Amino acid sequence: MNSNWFKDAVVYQIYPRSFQDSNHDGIGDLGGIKQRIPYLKKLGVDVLWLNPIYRSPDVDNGYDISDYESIQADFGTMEDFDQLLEALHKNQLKLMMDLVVNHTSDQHKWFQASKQSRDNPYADYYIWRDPVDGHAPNNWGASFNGSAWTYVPERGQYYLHLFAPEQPDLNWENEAVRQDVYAAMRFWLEKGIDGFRMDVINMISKVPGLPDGPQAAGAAYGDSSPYTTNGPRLNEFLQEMNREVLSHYDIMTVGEMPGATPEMARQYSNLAGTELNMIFQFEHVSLAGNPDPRLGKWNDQPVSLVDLKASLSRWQEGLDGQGWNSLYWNNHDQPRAVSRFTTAGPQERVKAAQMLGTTLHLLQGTPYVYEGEELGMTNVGYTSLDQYEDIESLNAYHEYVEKEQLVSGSTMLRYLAHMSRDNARTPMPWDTSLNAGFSDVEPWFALNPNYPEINAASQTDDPESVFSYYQKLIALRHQEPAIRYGSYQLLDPKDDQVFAYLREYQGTTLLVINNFTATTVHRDYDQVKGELLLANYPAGQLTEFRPYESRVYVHK
Ligand code: TEU
Ligand code: CA
Repeated sequence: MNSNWFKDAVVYQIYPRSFQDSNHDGIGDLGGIKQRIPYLKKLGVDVLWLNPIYRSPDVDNGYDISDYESIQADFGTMEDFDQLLEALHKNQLKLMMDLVVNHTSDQHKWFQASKQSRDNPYADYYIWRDPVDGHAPNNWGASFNGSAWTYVPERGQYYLHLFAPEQPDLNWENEAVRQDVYAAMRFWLEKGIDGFRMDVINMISKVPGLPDGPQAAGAAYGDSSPYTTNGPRLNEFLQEMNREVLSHYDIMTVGEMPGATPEMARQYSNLAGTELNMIFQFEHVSLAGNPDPRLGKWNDQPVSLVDLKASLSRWQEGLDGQGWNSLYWNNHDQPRAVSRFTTAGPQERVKAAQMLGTTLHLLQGTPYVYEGEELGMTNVGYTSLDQYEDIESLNAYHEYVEKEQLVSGSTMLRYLAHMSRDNARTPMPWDTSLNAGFSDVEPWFALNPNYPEINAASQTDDPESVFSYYQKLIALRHQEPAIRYGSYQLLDPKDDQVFAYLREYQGTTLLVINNFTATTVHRDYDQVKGELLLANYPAGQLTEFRPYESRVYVHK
């Protein structure tokens, strides 16, 4: 049974290792999350999504799981987990776990057995292929650089890993794999969790034959994505997972789906509930790529507002009445939104963060707030390679600067500073005490040095703060059905300064106006009637919009 509570919820994403340390080891943990429940209740969110907390060698910070039915020791014990879940439920908070089943860690017992021989019970749990002319079976590159194939002498074969070599892809064509995954899901659902975020779940069906992918001139490897995303059996697998597991629980599901289109998402998030509730799509966070296709996401370009408006509108219109959107600017894989979608300096940062929050939270879909986004956190401003810890950042530098020599070190450092996932993984700034109150010992990863200016303690009681504004956005969503269920209409698609749109629901009209620039602009919205519902400035001139000004008018 699946009710539609996911349509009324606001989700808060916690990166556990960076949220709150409670046992003096510099690493965030489950006890720390429990300590911060009052903060989360004050913000007003409904659901917590925790990045993976299962046992892992941490090659990819937990996205390489070695035991699905365990808790990573750094985060605590299973008892700590049970106590956290109980405390959350007692406080009317729901818990969504991160399900990573496109791949496991190479330390998982399944892979340790699978690699031994071609005839053990786990031999076909992964994707093994014979060498071709003594080389890898095809030209695919891995997301974290290098080949997507690694040779294992014991088997005389290569195995596929779309990410790190320590993240072998599971073979979903094998029914036994799917049944073991469903068993692991039931382990957590029987404990009472309230849903799953599913890591790169649209990669679990690969095109048979694993054909060579398109290879940019001069690129070391081909692109696997045409053959490894949105594959031929994906809907079948999702429907089987739904029939066998998901539909037996009152839960919320969101599938991370790089490369999915609105048309595909109408099926993935269909209202009949036969697959998932919603997906994370990547269109709006992939708008500014590098002119050199070999460098993919790495760039330091601003995002065009006209492109951003067109992209978000495609998804609002594409799913209205036929599916359901997730809404996000940030997560643990994306740089901080204020630094990525605006050019706001320290003086305009608060307004810019409030404007971005308005733009996103007044759309149709389930909003996700990533830890620190509600404080208006910014990128760090990294300047040297030794400041980075993320495998994706470090591998990209070594591959593109040193190995393939596609770009200079200084240019790549600029790209990393703008786009790296490390920007999102600095410890949560709670206050101005030692280590921002995150830990009383040296944190596992350096804090953003601007924590004296940007921290929770300085905002939770300040009515003008980003935190207080996010409180209002979240409260409004709970109060106003037009925000949750209303239709969407973009105004002035070509306007490259203001993102304005309408929402309509049962006679209520919302007019949402967001000035994306650091300048004052003049606009005359003749639709403006009814009262001001929300604004990030005191009342001003009706047709004058100050830097990063947002206004929401309601007409019933
Ligand atoms: O991310 C999938 C994914 O597509 C990312 O690699 C994304 O493309 C990239 O980070 C953009 O910068 C998921 C997890 O969210 C990510 O943290 C993991 O590293 C990855 O899968 C492998 O599990
Ligand atoms: Ca700790």
